[in-house]
Amino acid sequence: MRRSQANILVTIPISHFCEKARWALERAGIDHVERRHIQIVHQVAARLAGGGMTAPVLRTADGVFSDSTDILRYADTFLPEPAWLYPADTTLRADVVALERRYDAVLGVEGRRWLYHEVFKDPRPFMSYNLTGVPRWERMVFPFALPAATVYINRYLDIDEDTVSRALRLVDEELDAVADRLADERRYLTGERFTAADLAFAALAAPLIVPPQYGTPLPAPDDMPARMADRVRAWREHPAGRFAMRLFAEQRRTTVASVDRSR
Ligand SMILES: N[C@@H](CCC(=O)N[C@@H](CS)C(=O)NCC(=O)O)C(=O)O
Repeated sequence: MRRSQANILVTIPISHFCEKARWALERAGIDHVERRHIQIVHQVAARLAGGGMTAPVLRTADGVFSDSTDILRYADTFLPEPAWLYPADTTLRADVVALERRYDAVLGVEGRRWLYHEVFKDPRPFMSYNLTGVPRWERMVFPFALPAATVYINRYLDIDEDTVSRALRLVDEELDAVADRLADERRYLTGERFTAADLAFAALAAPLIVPPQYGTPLPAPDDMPARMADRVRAWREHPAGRFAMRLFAEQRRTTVASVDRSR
């Protein structure tokens, strides 16, 4: 990996949008320091890094990238075309861009709604996972701040029984649509090549399938309350869930040979 202390990635460690960025940076061999924060504190950290209110934010010598998609595009500039997440072919690229946008807007948002709703019922089994790698003062403050943070996050992300049952329906529709796409036995969502669509789909499906290769430890289904574990096991068995698990197993730790950008 290239050594460059200039690259700072601000994250909420368990966030799937942050996982999406982390995966792309690691795949492209872009060395970076990850600055992990708990929810709400991340808004301050993101602003201080030059971004907006959301994580991830990547600060580099080339500029600040405050959206996961922009981080994937930046990662591509370090790679030769055959490995680009956004292929040069314009038709293929348009398909990839549309799919990624859809997973960001639907799967990423709705899966997170379900996850927070479940976790807030009893946060204790999840607390340590949320705190991996965050500063010590944030770990100490978190248990006391959690009740107020729960109210804030429920409002901010519009989480209640109605929005969550709708979220579950939308998530299942997305998974079925992916299964339909894969029905012709193609290896990846747009054909025979791994792209941003695959990376985004797998990363944003992570709250549903909790893959062991995720960039920060997550609980195994056996360590979750039964109601959550049952859903996770069912999603893992869905053809789209199996596909996301396969992408994590095959692609998550792969670093692609990069180009020399100094020339
Ligand atoms: N479009 C953004 C979405 C990022 C996003 O929603 N990040 C979440 C973490 S999963 C976040 O920061 N949520 C808290 C907030 O919006 O304050 C991206 O792709 O980077």
